[in-house]
Amino acid sequence: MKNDIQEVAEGVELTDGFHLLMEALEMNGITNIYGLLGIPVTEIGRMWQARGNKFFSFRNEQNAGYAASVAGYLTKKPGVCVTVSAPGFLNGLTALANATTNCFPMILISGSSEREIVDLQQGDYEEMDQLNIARPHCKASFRINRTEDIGVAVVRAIRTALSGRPGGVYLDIPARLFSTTMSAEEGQKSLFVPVDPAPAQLPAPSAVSRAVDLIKGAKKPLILLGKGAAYAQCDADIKALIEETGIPFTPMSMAKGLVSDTHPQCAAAARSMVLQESDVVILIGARLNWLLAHGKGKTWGGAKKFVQIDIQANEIDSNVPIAAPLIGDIESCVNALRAGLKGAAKPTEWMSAIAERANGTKAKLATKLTTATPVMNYFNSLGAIRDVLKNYPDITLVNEGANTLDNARMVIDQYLPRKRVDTGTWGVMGIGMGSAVAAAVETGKPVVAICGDSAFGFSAMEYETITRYNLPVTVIIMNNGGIYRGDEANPEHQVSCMIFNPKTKYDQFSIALGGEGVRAETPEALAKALEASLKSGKPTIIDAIIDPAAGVESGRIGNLNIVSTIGKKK
Ligand code: OXT
Ligand code: ADP
Ligand code: MG
Repeated sequence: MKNDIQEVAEGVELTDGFHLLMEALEMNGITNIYGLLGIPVTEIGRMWQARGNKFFSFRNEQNAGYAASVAGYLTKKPGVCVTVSAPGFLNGLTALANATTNCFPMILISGSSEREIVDLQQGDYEEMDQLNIARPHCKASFRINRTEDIGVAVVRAIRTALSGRPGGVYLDIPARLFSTTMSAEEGQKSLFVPVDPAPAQLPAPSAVSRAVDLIKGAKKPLILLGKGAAYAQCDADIKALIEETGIPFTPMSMAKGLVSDTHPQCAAAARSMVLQESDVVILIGARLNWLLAHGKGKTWGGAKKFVQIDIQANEIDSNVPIAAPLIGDIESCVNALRAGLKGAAKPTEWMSAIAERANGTKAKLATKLTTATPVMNYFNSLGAIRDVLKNYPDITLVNEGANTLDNARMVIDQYLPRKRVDTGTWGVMGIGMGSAVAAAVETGKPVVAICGDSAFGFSAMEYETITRYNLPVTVIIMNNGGIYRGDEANPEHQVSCMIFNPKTKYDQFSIALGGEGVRAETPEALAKALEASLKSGKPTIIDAIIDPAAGVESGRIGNLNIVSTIGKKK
């Protein structure tokens, strides 16, 4: 173990792994850590706080990890999550994998047990080969074995998380390293800040001309904004591209608000029409994955050509041929397109046809939003929420569930960039409370989380984290008593696998955990409770009582649901 412990002359000032790790993170601008402590990382939390930084301590590492990943998405700096070994690490790994899938920069740091015992499988405390288990689930998995390598490891983790397509990085730290000492002066010298960790990547001029020619020749062009475009933080450039060219745009879920949903060129309310009828689609930071029906089939109608802006070269042609790939960072690519498209004719006829369709859809929806029902449904409840939130454009909206997710995405307008966090690429339930914590912490502004009752259950105990840190978070639980619906009949002598205890009172749950709680049975009561909660800034749960029969199986993705037709009672 000679290489673990540096020999230092007597009287020389010492530092150790704990201190070097903290100094490396601080030097690189990290101020908030999300995590859950215990052997061997407990000291990290205490020391981090004692140094004047913030440590947000969770009840389950998965939620801490989701918080870190959302912090990364919102700030364009890697979010950091710290966990204990084996089980804590595995809980955090779900979030690291989700971060990587969603292209959010995140660093998961876990303590691990001693190599010599793990490698011989001799049964150490929480023994697990974490380094290798993490590897397929993130961009890179590194272990630090020597204190003098902490600086370089942190920098490699940051550069890996941020550069190219952002994603997750795992840093494995064997327990003993934390207390291993070395000369403080040498240690200090080993720390540094990376130069330009997410460098601009300019698109090739020939690729720009190809894309410009294609767009100029289009009769019905469409810009499709993805969460990569929101992440890129070049909001003004994207808005300028849209306004200068007059091309209609439609946002993917988390790109809502990058350019306001109320912008006259927003085609979201004519989504199916523009996907089908457009002839050239300019994808900006959006993958042609399942959320876009892989770029083919009924959703996309007839022949279509794609321009795709992405930093990841092998994303191109992943599903359908891309006529004009633009490989580079979004800011550079968008500005190159702006220059090339200066003075090009605007597709005014196409835009007015879209506006006409969108206005029709909006009018139909408006009726649904104001139609009273004996028990609230998704539309009149969300309509009430929407009217309140119009006056709070800078809150972050966190949204999870199935019907709750799909209807809220449709009904609630977003006005500003990066103000919507949801279940993302995997459609994962459980991001709710972790995301709410991160959004409140990183933006310093109030958060409203609209969660299905099933979705909320995945991270419910973090509501105590929210009350403990006294964060301005309002959680609206769309309580329909089940997954998708709450009216499924129980099989004989059993409880249905899709429903919850109808006696559940989420408002009382909030009060039990030190927050405010309100039960809302009408749209008026819901609006009043939300307004009061936003004014008070106090953690609140609003238990919104929704008709158990109001939802549909799997929300708007029922087409993906697999059912057996064999042996079903007629
Ligand atoms: O143009 P058309 O006519 O098509 O109309 C579109 C727009 O034009 C229109 N629109 C508008 N109209 C008027 N005005 C305005 N402003 C406007 N804007 C738009 O609206 C429609 C729809 O527009 P949208 O949404 O843009 O388009 P569309 O076609 O729906 O988009 C397609 C998609 C695929 C992009 C979109 O649907 C999408 O993003 N979907 C994401 C779906 C998703 O990820 N769902 C979550 C997973 S479901 C399931 O797996 C669940 N589980 C299993 C599970 C999971 N997920 N995770 C884990 C860890 N374990 C298990 C579980 C357990 S969901 C779930 C819990 C569910 O129960 P809950 O109690 O939580 O929730 P409830 O269902 O509420 O009970
Ligand atoms: P959505 O789910 O909203 O459709 P995706 O997560 O599928 O969005 O796509 C995001 C895409 O954005 C990824 O392919 C990623 O490589 C890309 N991306 C992220 N940041 C940048 C950036 N700064 N420049 C270029 N591409 C980026
Ligand atoms: Mg439900």
